[in-house]
Amino acid sequence: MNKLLSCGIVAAAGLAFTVSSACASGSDLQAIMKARGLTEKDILAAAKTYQPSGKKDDYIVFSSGGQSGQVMVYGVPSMRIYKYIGVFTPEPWQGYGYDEESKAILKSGAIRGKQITWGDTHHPALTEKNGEYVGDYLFINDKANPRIAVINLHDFETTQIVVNPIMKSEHGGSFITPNSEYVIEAAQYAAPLDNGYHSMDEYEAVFRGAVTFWKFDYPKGKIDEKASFSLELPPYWQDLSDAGKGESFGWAFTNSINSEMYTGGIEKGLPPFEAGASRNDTDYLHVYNWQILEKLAQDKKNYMEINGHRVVTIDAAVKAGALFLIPEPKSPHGVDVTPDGRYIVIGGKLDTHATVYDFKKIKNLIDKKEFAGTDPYGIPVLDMAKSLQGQVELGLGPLHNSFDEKDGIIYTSLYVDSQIVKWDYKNLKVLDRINVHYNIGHLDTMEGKSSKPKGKYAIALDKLSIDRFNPVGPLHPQNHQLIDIAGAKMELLYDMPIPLGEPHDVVSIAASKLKPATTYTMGTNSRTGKESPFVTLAGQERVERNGKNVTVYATMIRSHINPEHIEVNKGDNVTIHLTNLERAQDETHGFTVDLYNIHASLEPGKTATVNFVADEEGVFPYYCTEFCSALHLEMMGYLLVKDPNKKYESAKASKLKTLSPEALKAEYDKVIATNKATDEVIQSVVTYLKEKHYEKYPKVKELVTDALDQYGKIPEVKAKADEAYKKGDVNGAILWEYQVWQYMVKTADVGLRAKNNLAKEIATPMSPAAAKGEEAYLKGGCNGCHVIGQVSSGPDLTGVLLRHENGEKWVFDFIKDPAKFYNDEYVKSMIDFFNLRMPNQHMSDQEIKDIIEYLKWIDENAGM
Ligand code: CUK
Ligand code: CUA
Repeated sequence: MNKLLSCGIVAAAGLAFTVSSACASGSDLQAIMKARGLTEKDILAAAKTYQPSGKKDDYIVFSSGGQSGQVMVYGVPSMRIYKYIGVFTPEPWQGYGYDEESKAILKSGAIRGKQITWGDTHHPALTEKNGEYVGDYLFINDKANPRIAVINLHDFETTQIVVNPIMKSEHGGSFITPNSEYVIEAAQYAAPLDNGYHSMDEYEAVFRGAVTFWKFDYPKGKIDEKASFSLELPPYWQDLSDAGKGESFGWAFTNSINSEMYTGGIEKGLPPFEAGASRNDTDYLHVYNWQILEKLAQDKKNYMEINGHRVVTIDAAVKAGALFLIPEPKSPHGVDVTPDGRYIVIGGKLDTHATVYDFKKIKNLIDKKEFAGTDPYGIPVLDMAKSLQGQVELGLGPLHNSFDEKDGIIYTSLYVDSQIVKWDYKNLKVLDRINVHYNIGHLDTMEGKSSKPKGKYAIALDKLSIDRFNPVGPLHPQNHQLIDIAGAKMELLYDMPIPLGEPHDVVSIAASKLKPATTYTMGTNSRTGKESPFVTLAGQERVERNGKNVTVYATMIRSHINPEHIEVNKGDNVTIHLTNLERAQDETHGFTVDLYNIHASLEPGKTATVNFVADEEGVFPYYCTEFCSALHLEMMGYLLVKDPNKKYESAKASKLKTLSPEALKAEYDKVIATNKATDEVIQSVVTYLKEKHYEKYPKVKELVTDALDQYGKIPEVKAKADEAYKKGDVNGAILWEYQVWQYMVKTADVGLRAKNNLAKEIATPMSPAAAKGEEAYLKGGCNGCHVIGQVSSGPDLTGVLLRHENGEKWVFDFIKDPAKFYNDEYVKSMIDFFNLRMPNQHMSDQEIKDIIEYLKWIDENAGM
């Protein structure tokens, strides 16, 4: 790559290098590329994915965590992982499964009384409006133990788990109807819908498939189990599903993979499932109408009640014209409805084709009651050929689909060929293909399964990584590959090892559609979203005893837990309600007690509860588990568990020498002086804040309230110090004065943050010219050498216009042609000092004028 090109690429990509530095040291980039064996293409890929510090991602991806039972959150294009959300599996960092509020959620996922602490998550889905994604709630299914979880994207916490009352395994969940009316969950392996024993001989008579419609109560953010119902289906193994939209609104589609109803028996010498279940050339695509079914579910004569749940019968559905079958190439995999709802695309898996059904044709056949026959359960079967738009040969193992922003463009994963194929489902033409590494399952384009796909990037969810990463033992990470799909040819950008389960599927959403909270309203139970009845404010800390039940109401704020001693008897049932009193974002405290297997994460404003039976005698430190301040290690206390049946010797007196009265007095004077000096800093900040009317800026006001809150605690503590001193208890006075200092430090900490924010808020608004100037300044890469307000690899530009006589003209001429000034005394001294020359950035006259306006603005606001 030549030098000019490298400068151009680097500048366009906004890498940390600037044009000036890259050009001045272009050989460095060349050298790095050479040393690391990087091609020009690699550098381009890096430029498309690299996020400089502080820069945020355009898309947020929610990935199933597979067997980890969690959900993973990462960003595109950076592929940086942001969070693992505990869903079906305990997640210690978030206290999920270790505090009482979250244990209640996990407990609601118990099946037939059995607590299940893992899950096999497959398909995440977002709430939708008109088929477009809305960043309010996320749903995910558990294939192993048929369950659906709701995650509130207000705080990215799991708030509900519902257990499927009739299925014994599932796969086709979660799929959302276009206005989030229902969360659809389709079964996988057919089984009796009741919980009893049935022999395999009863397969056709008693084993059943099903699809469940979970009613989503949007205002409550909860699945309404009572309002939910299911549809009985034949014991064909139902599989992936998708809800219709647009033209096909009201309908939904589910694949199947064992319409042979083969029952296996390899151990008896029978052919295995894999042979018997793929015997026929075709399986069935289930086509059903949830709008008709929800009406049927209102009338007792249409449904059976199983485990307290309404199951609309096959017969009732058939009679009402709500259920049909269409043959599909055998053992298919994904089924995806196109953004406009017109077509349904099915990945062949064992067939090299993708099959495109035309809903218009399907609807036409249904309306005319033109059926090719019925299946053994009496369900009308439509003619496959008459339902088709067509088929396209894609390659080996087509699985899943995702759509492009451009009409008619679809991307399909090929598992066996390890490829993504880009093709046109309207004109049935293959357009491009790209190799992935290796054995791709799902793929996702940005918002790719919504009614308004954004395209731009595709993510390949590769099952095998084989040789792509440094080996970490026989269990390999999976590989999520980011692919640029904006151009005619797909281009591979990035490989991300996935260290968490087998993430079958992801769903992506524009980051701007997510509006998560940064703190909680004081006293929130995050799992209910409501105020906790156990919220404890400052001054309300207490320990209540009721027989063997000890209830502690505790608070946490930098940097103490109140109370600091909890004394109980062996065998007591101890409940500790904790409230984090912080209001500043990212000031999380954690809580644990040695030995008792509990942990809570208390984000600002949260109230959470831990509970344990103190069945071991002893002394157990408890502490804050988040490094929350310089005095985080001091944020602790002791749980003292006494055996009520034992007699303890009286306390042993300390034999350590104490300080002399003179030394004590000296220490006292020192702490008084420190406090006075600290208070002066606080007063100067407070004066600044008041002068500048901080109360007009909500964000700043929040911080000031927080700071004054801390400051307000000082008089009480100071009074204690003075009283101790008066009584001659100098040691006590010193300790209280230290506490005064603690409050001052916290006040100063938050106060200074408020001051910085305020300074930013009240900076005079930039004129359009100055704003353009800033843009030119940044585009030109001037910030590579000049940092405003600071000497960096070039001089600070604050006041530059005042440094020279006729400053504006001087700066203009200098930017225009720096070389002319290289022998100027002042410039020469600068060149010597920084060991760098100001390069000619070839700015236009207008750009230079704008930059001068920008520099003026900098000077006006220099005092901030
Ligand atoms: S399934 Cu795993 S690759 Cu569960 Cu969506 Cu296709
Ligand atoms: Cu609070 Cu560490």
